[in-house]
Amino acid sequence: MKTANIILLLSAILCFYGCKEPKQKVDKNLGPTSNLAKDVKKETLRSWQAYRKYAWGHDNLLPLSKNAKDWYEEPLYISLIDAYSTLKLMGFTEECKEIEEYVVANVDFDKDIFVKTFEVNIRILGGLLSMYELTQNEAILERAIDFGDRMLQAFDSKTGLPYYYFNLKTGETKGRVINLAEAGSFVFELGILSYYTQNPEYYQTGKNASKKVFSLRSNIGLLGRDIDVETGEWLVKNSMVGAYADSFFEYLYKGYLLFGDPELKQMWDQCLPPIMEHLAIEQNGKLWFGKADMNSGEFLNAKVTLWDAYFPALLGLSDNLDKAKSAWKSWNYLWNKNGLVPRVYDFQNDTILEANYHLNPEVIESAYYLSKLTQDPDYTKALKGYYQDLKDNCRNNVAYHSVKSVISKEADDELSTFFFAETMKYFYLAFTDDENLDFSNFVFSTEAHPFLKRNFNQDLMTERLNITY
Ligand code: DMJ
Repeated sequence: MKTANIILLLSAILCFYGCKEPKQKVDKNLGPTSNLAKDVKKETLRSWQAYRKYAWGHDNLLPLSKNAKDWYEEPLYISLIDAYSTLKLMGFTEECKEIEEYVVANVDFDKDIFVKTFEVNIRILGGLLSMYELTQNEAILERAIDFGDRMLQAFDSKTGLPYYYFNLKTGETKGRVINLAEAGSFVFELGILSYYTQNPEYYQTGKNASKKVFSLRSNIGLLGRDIDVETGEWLVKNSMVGAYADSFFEYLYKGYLLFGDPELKQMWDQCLPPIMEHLAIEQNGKLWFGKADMNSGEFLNAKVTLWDAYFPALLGLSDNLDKAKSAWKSWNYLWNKNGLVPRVYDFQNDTILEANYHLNPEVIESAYYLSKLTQDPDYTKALKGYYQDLKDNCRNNVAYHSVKSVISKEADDELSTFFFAETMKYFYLAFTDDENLDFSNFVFSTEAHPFLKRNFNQDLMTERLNITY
């Protein structure tokens, strides 16, 4: 073997065993962001047309088998409702008109099915509310009110916390164990519903649930994971900021931003210091948030999930920019290791524990927030890379698909509704130069439904939401 070959072979072996950091990403020279915005639009439309062709009226498109899937025994039109605000921001007028007409003519929630309270709130109620804001069509608001009234029955528990399921037709409830996110992520959608209807009951119901769960934090200020809605007892006492907990924290701050409710801000202000003290771990210049026992603060494990990647966005939004930047570095590292982000990862052992990826938006979302908050072009550069990775690994001739493993990139026949609602929206918003879509104008729901700050008059909050100052 020639010396040069031996050196090459040796360095390959050394790199295989010794390289901790992934190789520096090659700048794929994707061109100016305005071209990328056009490309995101084109790809979104292509995927939407596939949904129309193979899954119209159903909850999900199956992008490999060219089929449709519903969450329950009957369709709830979830992709249609969830996708609307993205298609509208991208300027797809005809497609939006078609959805609006379909919702008015066909959507009927009087169905004898048990639905997941948390999921239908963020996707259906949130989607309908943003559709109303973008159309001012009163028939859409009627649908949202009808849905909100049905959903309120889920909160009919001894603690005021919502049951996991409620029946859309009968109002029956079931599932007394819920997690922190499922307990306290309602102030945003229910607050908007109160604002539009001038009926504070919706907001107060959601806020009571958030306050209730907040009141159950431990002596060191941490919250647990799973709770019994009938007794208010914590059943799983692991504390975390990501999956199982995420939008509880997110909505304390975003609810405050949209409605100016000082109580929400006070709760957020009290939640953050114990999180920083007990869950935050700095490692090789990267900030991670692990899991700790809510009572002792004892560190439990370093497992994080791809949902946790929303946290840099929330830290940035809430004026904790330095922490946000360090936390984002962790997720950027993890994405670039394989060119997509795995579902579960152990940051202490640098090991992937569950490798699947379902087109989730959180890493993209945080890069988008930080690019807007800092104006630092490195975030846009990272977003260009993520977009190219998504196209390289998840695109097929129908639309986009999940992968069973970020390592093997084996395709999975699934396209979640948040691909339309969030993933493509954040890419578009990151790349477009449309001034109407300026980041500072909006507060986004946890499902990325956009609400214009100027549409919510702070002087009306006391009357409409019963907020006291
Ligand atoms: C979305 O449905 C919402 O952002 C939710 O709060 C948690 N994450 C999923 C997408 O990953």
